[in-house]
Amino acid sequence: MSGYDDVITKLDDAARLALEVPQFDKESKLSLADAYGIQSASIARRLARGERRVGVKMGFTSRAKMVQMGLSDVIWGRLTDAMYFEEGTDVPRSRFVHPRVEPELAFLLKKPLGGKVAGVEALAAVEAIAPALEIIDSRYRDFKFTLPEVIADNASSSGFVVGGWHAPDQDFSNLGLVMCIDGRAVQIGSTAALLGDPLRSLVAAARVAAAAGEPLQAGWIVLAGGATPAEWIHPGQHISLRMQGLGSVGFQMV
Ligand code: OOG
Ligand code: MG
Repeated sequence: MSGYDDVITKLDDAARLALEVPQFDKESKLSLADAYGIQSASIARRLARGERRVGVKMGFTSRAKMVQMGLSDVIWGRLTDAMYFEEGTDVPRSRFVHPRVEPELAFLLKKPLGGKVAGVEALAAVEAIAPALEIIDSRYRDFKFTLPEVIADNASSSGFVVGGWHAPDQDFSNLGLVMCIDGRAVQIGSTAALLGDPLRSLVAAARVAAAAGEPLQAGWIVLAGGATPAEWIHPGQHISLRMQGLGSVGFQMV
């Protein structure tokens, strides 16, 4: 991504050091291809520092998220092992600029998946599904961005916690969910909020990842997107998600 070295360095430093940066493309002039190029180049730097690629996250796959952030195109980002928090480990506030949390469904793949696939084909590649909490942390001041900007910033990826894995042998197209902060329900919803069926989010992930030359791999995790608006989180809080039929996942922010 020649010509964008400065932006790549700023975004990579911001993610690494939990610093906020000003918006650099308020008029949305950057092409989406260049925005994904910046994302790819900044992830390449993380991989060069020893991080390992572990999957893909989808964004704006629910109306709730589109409305909250004022954008209406599905986006995607790259997950690395450094973003993964084992359930039960404390999540330090110092790792983030201004973290938010949202309820998601996670897929674990047992086969590679890429290109234009049908839902049944995508389902056949799924080893397991689990409730997940995604911690998003836009590096932009005030969590405000345009579409190219959020794409360049790896779709605000910064952390995720995954609950117990379950075989994908139950209908997961419309599972009720409740996200709680300190035991108080703050968001309720359903996996049906994700493109009408979260499997469609996996199908979309297979398509965009392959188009980027990085087809989904066995062992990778795909986060299907926030099913409800995201909530701000603060040290001292316990965040949990209960999903119908799939149990709970939670973490403590310290
Ligand atoms: C962008 C990331 C969107 C989702 O699940 O919709 C996303 C953001 O809201 O900062 O992760
Ligand atoms: Mg998300």
